[in-house]
Amino acid sequence: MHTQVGIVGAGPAGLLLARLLGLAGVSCVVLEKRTPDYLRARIRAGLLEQGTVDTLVDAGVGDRLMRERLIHDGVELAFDGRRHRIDLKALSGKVVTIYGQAEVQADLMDAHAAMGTEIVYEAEDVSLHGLTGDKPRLRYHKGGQTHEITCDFIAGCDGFHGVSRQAIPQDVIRIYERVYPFGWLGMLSDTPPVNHELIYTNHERGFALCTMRSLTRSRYYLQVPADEDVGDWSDDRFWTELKRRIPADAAAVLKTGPSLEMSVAPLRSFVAEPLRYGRLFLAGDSAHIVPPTGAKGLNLAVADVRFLTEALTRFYTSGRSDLLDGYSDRCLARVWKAQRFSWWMTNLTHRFPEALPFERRAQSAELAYLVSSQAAQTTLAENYVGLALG
Ligand code: RFL
Ligand code: PHB
Repeated sequence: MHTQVGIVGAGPAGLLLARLLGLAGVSCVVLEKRTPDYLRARIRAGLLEQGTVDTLVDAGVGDRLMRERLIHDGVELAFDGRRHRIDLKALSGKVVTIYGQAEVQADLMDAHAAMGTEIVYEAEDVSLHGLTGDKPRLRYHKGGQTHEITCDFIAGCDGFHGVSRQAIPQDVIRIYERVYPFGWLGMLSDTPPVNHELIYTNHERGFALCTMRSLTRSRYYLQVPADEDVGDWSDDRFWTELKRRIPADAAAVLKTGPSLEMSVAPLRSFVAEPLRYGRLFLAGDSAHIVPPTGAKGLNLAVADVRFLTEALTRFYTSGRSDLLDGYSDRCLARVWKAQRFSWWMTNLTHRFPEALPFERRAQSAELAYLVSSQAAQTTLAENYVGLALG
């Protein structure tokens, strides 16, 4: 079997790439190791930059998004029991969108079902071969049989734990990594959000984030030790801890209810360079991970896919490979700015167990500076709403 672009992974990166390529008349096959139900049930991200919204609209999967999304003009930062609003719209001229990754995933899956894209779910033992030749191959097992697909190109969209990045020899890939000594315990509940905008709280007991999926569904996160066992957290314990961390006026109006989901996610900054090896191109979490504090992960994945689509369609329409050759550098320029911002936001808002008293005082001073300086808030706003695509 032959296809033009073989895509590994049917998360947001893989499915968006397949959608954009499909619309451009480029054939592709997507290999995914999980089931459709598993993919639809994954919660994860919630905040989309305008560039991400525009790309989803361009991909023809924006109808429900435009109907159901919430638009936020600002975001709050809380510390020492006080709340400070950062007016994103006034400072940057842009707004952010609340719309769950699970919904993006569902919209993409529905669009593919309608256009008949070949997506192989429960593809086992996917492996990549011949990457430096001109006919790379994907091999996998399904139903007790081995299958092989010959491709012009392979897109590695299989996330941080995927096989694509591993297929690149260690001596040609450079890894930059920082692992944080904590994780986020997330909980989803059908309760109205505590505030109409997000609240990022720096508290002595640890960071807390109040976010949402809709006007009736809240999402809350607590900083916990990286090895925290979610089994130790009852709903009661979660709500009690959240109330202790967020400012008293927010805690006083917090609506509690049963959790729909609770899970712990580790925090990590990670970049693998370059994003290309022969005819393999990495996109999204397979190449880079950010801590969720800046809400950049999904947005970066979408930007990679946009660049890769442009590069591949240019190749197929005019035979030119200049954009393919520039793909990695173009992505990395954006990725590193988002890395810097996510790392900075994490340092600003979390309590680091090993922090020196000096570092804690410097963090307090940075928070105080931020809420007193329009220049500093403009810097935050410009990055938070998303930098220009470049
Ligand atoms: P994904 O979503 O991990 O999808 C990869 C897909 O590849 C499949 N796969 C394989 N398939 C075949 N063979 C193999 N060997 C395979 N190995 C893996 C997987 O099953 C999966 O379906 O990567 P992708 O597409 O690059 O998308 C990245 C985003 O999912 C991720 O960056 C975001 O969720 C990060 N993130 C956030 N990003 C934002 O932009 N805004 C946010 O508000 C935001 N909040 C978050 C987040 C991530 C979080 N967690 C759980 C880490 C909040 C949290 C708590
Ligand atoms: C979310 O809504 O899940 C979310 C929002 C902002 C973040 C991280 C996660 O920084």
